[in-house]
Amino acid sequence: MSKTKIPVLFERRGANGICPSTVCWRARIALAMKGVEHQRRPMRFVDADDFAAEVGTRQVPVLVDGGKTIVGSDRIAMHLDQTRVGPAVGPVDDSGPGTKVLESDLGSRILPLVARDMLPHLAPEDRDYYRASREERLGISFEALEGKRTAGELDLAFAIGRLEGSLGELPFFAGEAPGWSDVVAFCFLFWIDHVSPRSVPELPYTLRAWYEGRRDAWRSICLEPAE
Ligand SMILES: N[C@@H](CCC(=O)N[C@@H](CS)C(=O)NCC(=O)O)C(=O)O
Repeated sequence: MSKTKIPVLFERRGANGICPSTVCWRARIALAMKGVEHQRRPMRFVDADDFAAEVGTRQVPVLVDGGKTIVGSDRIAMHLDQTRVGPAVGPVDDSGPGTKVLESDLGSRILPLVARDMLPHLAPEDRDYYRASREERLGISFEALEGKRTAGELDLAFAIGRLEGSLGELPFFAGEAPGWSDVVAFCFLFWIDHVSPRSVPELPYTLRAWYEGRRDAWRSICLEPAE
């Protein structure tokens, strides 16, 4: 009898076995929403060459499922909608702001605030690579970023204020039930909450209620040790 292989999620390995990656958390939550049993393979940045040889990409998250290799959190969520029953988790039927808007409104503001504080959350061997690659991406040293923290926090607070408008009358960004926009927005806010709590702006009332509800539901999924 052939034995069905359980899906494997390749994700970022962090310090003490705790995944510190906002995009990998998205994949974990999508798998949990669908109730998909899976194995986790945590990878360090320094494992990228071996990982690329095995899987064909240097980025996580990647899901290997039923002979298919799915790269990227959005694609993983769409794949789960196509292959599994249960609540919709992917971007297709989601009426919320969506990944691109959330990445530019939240992600681009949160990365400069968390970048330096990420170092202790990473495997020690990854810290030099992370610093060099993120300083290059942001075009500024981590030390110089500190001087911009207060302005960055204020800018994020305004972006969060605008985001609250997208919740409208509905309980979730995706509508009556949590969906992909909720997953992406939550994972960004939880990233700064977990890594740089001093820089989390005061959340407006409706958004705070949404965030606390999602955190109760999803925090332990994000922080569960990989092995
Ligand atoms: N759009 C992709 C982004 C994936 C991504 O940025 N992955 C990071 C997670 S730490 C990564 O592996 N980066 C590799 C690198 O910086 O070398 C997704 O949503 O999955």
